[in-house]
Amino acid sequence: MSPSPSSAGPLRIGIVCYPTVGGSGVVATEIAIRAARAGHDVHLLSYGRPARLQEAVPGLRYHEVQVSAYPLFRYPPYDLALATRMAEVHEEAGIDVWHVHYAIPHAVSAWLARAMGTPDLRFLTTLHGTDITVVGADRAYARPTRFALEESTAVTAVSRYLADETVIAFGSRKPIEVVPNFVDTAMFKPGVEGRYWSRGDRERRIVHASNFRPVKRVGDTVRAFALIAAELPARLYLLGDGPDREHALAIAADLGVADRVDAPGVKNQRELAELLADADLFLSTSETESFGLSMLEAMSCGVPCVSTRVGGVPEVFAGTGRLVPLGDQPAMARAALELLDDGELHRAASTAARERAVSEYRAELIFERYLELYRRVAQSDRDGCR
Ligand code: GMT
Repeated sequence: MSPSPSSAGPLRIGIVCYPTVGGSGVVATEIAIRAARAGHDVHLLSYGRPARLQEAVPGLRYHEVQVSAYPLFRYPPYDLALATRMAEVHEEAGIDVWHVHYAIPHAVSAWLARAMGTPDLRFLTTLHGTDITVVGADRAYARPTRFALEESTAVTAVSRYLADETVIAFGSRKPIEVVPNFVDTAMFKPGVEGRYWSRGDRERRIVHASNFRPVKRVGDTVRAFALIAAELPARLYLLGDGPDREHALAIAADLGVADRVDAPGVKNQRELAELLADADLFLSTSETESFGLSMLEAMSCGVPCVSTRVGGVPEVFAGTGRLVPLGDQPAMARAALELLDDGELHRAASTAARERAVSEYRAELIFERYLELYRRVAQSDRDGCR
């Protein structure tokens, strides 16, 4: 068993996440990098190198979880391979606290790692969104998800909305602390070119950034854009990649706006920040969004957002962005046109968005909250924070 960590000394932290461009992997990797830079010993586990972990960071070790593919397995059991690796890293490194991002299957694997012979393993589960609202609600996964939440040493959710949904969906009595997502406000900052009302070209730059999963309804984004582009000179930048990207481009072609839609690949966070920095508007048409990390990144760049009124988006905006009903593209276009046709209104919305990102969601602030929680978890009873 590892010695109890002091209240101020370095911690040995294990982090588990999905490696893809999705927000939960971004948040997990950013925490890992910041913790390593602050002098903690960090071990990051995933099945692939996370998109945001591009360079070596002293103090941060990446462990790739290998899954053996036997012909018998139609579905290789990643959750077992992950549990095994967690138990190994726990023993080798003497981890004080595990932080698993996205409940399925990570929280179940953490419980299994503990049950397989490392009884001092303490883990914090962070709920991100569809692990509760979509996948977790699936009958096939609901029971193990509820079980793993109860077995977690502590649970956090990225918004009040998601914490409340978890109680409704699982009837869980486990306390759920809200620790919101965060943004690097020094990287995601307003650009030098200025907005449409001060630039020479006057063409409105509209962005959408996501993992292009069906839940994002990117087709609706393109349809709303076509209505906007019928009124004002405008260009849509589709940032990111995923299953519905080609579908969105096909809709743009059908609507006759293909020449006004760009879909540049985004290699890394810095490139994304540069593309957002001088944008005029962010559109989000998601059918559910527990938080909306890419909107927070846009807000941090001073980009006003128009989103469907879903999930945790209203609490993140707190009046700084515009909300429209799900699936109502004319309403989205009207809200966008108001901001894109009135420089004074746009300037005020841009300032409010940036101010909210800096005052409530700057990375330094939220990272400290996680660290404080890590110390509480590390010093707590295995089954729950005191
Ligand atoms: O839950 C998902 O759809 C995937 C997940 C992810 O890995 O990006 O997205 C969720 O977590 C993000 C980070 O906390 C949030 O910003 C997203 O709003 C949330 N997505 C949904 O709720 C659809």
